[in-house]
Order: sequence, then C-alpha cells, then structure tokens
Amino acid sequence: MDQSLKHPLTAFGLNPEHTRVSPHKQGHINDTYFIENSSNRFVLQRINRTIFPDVPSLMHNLKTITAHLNNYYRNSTSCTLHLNTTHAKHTFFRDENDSYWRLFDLIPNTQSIDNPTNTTIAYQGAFAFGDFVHGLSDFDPNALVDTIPNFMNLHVRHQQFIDATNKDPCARLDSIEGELSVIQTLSKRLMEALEHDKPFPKRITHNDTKFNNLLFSDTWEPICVVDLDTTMAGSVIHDFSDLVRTAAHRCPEDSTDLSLAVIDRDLFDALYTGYCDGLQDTLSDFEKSAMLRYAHLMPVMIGVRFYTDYLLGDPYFSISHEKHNLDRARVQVRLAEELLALKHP
Ligand code: GN1
Ligand code: MG
Repeated sequence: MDQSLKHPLTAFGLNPEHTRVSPHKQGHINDTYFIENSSNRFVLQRINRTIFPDVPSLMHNLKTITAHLNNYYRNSTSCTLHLNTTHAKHTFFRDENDSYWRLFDLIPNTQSIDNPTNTTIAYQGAFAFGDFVHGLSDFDPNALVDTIPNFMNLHVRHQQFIDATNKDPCARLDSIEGELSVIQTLSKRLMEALEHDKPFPKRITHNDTKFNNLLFSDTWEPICVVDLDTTMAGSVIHDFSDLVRTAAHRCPEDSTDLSLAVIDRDLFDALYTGYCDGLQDTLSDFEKSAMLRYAHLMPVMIGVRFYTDYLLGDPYFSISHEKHNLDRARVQVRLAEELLALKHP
C-alpha cells in the first residue's frame, strides 16, 4: 500500500493492515482510491489543493448540499454521497504533508459510462442531473462558497488563454498557431452573444455534469450524482451544455479520430427532454430556449481551458501523454461546431 494512505485511513477509523486499496483512474483533478475491508467499501480521495485551496469551505459546501439532498431523495431510489468523519468528527483529515483527505461510502452495485449507449439511458441520465438541480432549488445559492472563483466565467477563461498564447512558456504555440483562430472566434462570438442576452437565473447547479459523474444501477436506473466539488451558484445553461458536451455523441473526450465527434440528434433530444423533465416546473421558458441557444457553450469553454493548459505545459488537467490536452481541445472545437450547426424549432 502507498504509505501516504496509512495516516488518513487510520484517522477515519480504518485499520490499514486489514484494508485493500486500488487506485481509481477517472477524473482529472483529485486522487481517488477504492478501499475495502471485511465489512465495508469506501472511496478515499486526496483533494487537489492547487485547484481547491480552501478545503474547509469546500467540505462545508459538500456537507450542506448532501444533507439537503439526503432529505430530498428520502423516498426515492436515488441517493447522494455519504461523508464519513474522522475520530475528531471532521469530514476531512489533514496529514503531516499538508494533504487533505476525505472518505465517502462506496455506493454498491453501481456503474458509470462515459457516453450513453442509447436514448433511454441518455434521457434517464439527463433527468437525474435535472432532478439534482430541482432538489436544490429551494436552497439559497448564496449559502454556498464559490469553491473555484470565476469557474464559469468565459471572459476570464478567454483572457487566460490569450495570456498563455502571449507567454508561450513551453514554446508550444508555433506548432498549433494555425488552428487557434477557430476556438478564438467561437469564444469571442459567444462572449458577445452572452453580453447581449439577459442574465441567466442564478441557481445551485452541479457545474461538472460529465455523463460519467452519474452512477447507475446494474439495470441502468440513475442512482447518484457524484463529484460535487463545484456544486455552487450557477446556471442550468452550463449544466445542460456540459451534459451534451459529454453525452450527445459517442466520441471519447480525448479522441484523436475527429470523425467520431458527431452529435447524434436523437441523443441530444433525449438529453434535452430528460433534463427539462428532471427540473419539472422550476425551469423557465427563457432557460429552456437558452439551453438550446448555448448548447455549444461548454465545448467552447472547456476547449479554451484545454488549449490554455496545453500551452502552459499541462499544470491543471492530468495527462497521460504530451499532446493529451491538445487532443482534448480539438474534440471540443469539433463538438462546438457540430452543436452550432444543429437547428432547433
Ligand atoms: C474536470 O473532475 P473532472 O475530471 O470530472 C474539471 C471540469 C472539466 C473536466 C473536463 C474542477 O472535471 O471543469 O469539465 O475536467 N473540473 C475542475 O473533462 O476543473
Ligand atoms: Mg470534477
């Protein structure tokens, strides 16, 4: 076992000698491990402190959100995450190296997928993400801390991208300069459109609605929305767009075969209907039409972020090969173009 796991396991009342550990590979941000002893299974996470510097506030959000959702899901087959506490009754543990750890119960008999394999799964998944926001709709968005300031601020993301192209610290610009005008134009047009539009109603949203952030049962019933670190004040426009970014097609996020980055109209429609149904009557007509108008928003914003990270030498998203962030960025551009070309009644 990785020696650094011993202290956190002990702090959460587990005996490292009688614990099996296996690393979990998904997610670009935190380090995640599956933990098993003779009676229970857990998910242990080392929180990425570069990205989430204020862990107490992050964990305060998480505690508040899960308490609220626990009540919302009480008569349903869905559930929310369950945080374990340390001997000292804290939801996180800080070790001698200043790493912060937390321990969730593992939700048994569940599975996740990167892309839905049919429209029923797409509908069910989108419903669950909409229902998640619906469950938090009677909760004051101002009660939560912004765990990452300006997380969904396209102006800030765009400026960081321009700064990265100006600095070019890894001399990576030369080889990709020709392709950057596409993402720049997409991003500028979006900023202009957003500026002339009405502001989106503020709600508590998930802000990372990757399709694989939802656990399904073995018969594909949605069970639990996970990865709640960016659940904070936001808008459904972003959540819906991130959902179509990851689920309205069959293309891996980092595919080098761009011919796979094709939007499937049926999957898109199933996601839209499911998401609207999940939110029930809390969704306004303005939001419903803006969700369609800005369906390409997250591919553009994440595309901008992937290009920025590539230019800066990959400090943010974990990578497994040198051009990983570039591969990811190119898929996002293709998806944005596809989504822009969709016609809506
Ligand atoms: C990150 O944690 P993970 O891998 O689900 C990122 C999201 C991006 C996503 C792109 C805190 O999410 O914003 O959409 O990667 N999370 C954070 O795959 O930056
Ligand atoms: Mg995440």
